[in-house]
Amino acid sequence: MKKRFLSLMCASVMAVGLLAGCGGSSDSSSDESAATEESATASSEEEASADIKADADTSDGELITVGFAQVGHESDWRTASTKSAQDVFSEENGYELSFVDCDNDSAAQLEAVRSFIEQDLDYIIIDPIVSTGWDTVLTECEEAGIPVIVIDRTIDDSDKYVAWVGSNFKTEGLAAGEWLKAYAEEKGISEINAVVISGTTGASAQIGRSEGFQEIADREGWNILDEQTGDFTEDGGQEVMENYCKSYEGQFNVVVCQNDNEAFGAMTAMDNAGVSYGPNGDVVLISFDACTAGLEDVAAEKITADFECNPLAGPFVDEVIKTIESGGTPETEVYMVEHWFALSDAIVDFEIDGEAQEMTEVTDDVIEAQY
Ligand code: GZL
Repeated sequence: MKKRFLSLMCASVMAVGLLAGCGGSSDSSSDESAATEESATASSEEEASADIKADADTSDGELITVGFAQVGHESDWRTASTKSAQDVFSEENGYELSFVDCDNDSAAQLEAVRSFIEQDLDYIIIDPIVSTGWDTVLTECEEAGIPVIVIDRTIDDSDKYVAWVGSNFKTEGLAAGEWLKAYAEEKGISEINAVVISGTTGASAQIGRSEGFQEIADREGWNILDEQTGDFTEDGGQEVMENYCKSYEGQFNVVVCQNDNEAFGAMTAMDNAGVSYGPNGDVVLISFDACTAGLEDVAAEKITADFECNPLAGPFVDEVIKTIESGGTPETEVYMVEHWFALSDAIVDFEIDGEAQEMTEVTDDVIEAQY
């Protein structure tokens, strides 16, 4: 397997960021706001895909071999993330993809990365199940001369990767908290008693969303009755919500689910317990991801607000690889475009760190265009 020549920059990630933002998204890191903005929408995925076809022939005609160690298959979001990568890293586009579904098992994920090293692949893509425990295997990748690209979740105990493409999870948590404050004021909800169903413990998505929402809760003096992990799954969301309906019967008026699949399970549990939720119910239901089915539940007046996390990283990872292949230095941080969704009655004005946020009304067209 031909080893691709790699520029010196492969050793570590620099602090240059490319803010791929528009609409409701805003990344709170000020240095990124100075970076060139690039809209990263579904339409530019098509454009990027078209570009990929135009450049399908690599310099020597060989396929670029890519290993992808994916978190698992736990959610609608994950399905879309996997599809985005498989659509881009196809033979037609000049790639040979080795894909491993690590089934939410960190040991299996490390094993998958080591198998990619043994296969002497050209590039390794990782969506890290949890944010720690990575430096040893990333050192092995570096010693093997194989550049690593991290997508979606972050790695917090090593910088031995060439780029990261993903979301600012704390911003998503802050958006949910600031929206709830503005919505509660508009609707005359004087007291917030919330229960939280968090994502996979130790995943940067869970850490960031919890941190952001808790920061607003602390500032506003809200009562967070409990936070337990639903592991980003529908079964997990249902099980935790069943416990909450028993332990906190009649005490909570807000449920925060850290992804749509947990919200689907929580709704089943609340239905079974006779708890009403949604814009016309007793409980405000907040969710994250904004997958198609999640937006359908917003339209059905079940989820009151849904905070998007964009899974379509494939074309942006391809840009990183094509830049390296052509001897260039890729952007080392790419933030995805994200929007905050609700029905018109729940669209309120709010800011994150003084920056006004735009909300997107859920319509049939918006649902049709979602991932
Ligand atoms: C977030 C991603 C999370 C989604 C969940 O970037 O890692 O994992 O929010 C998924 O749906 O399971």
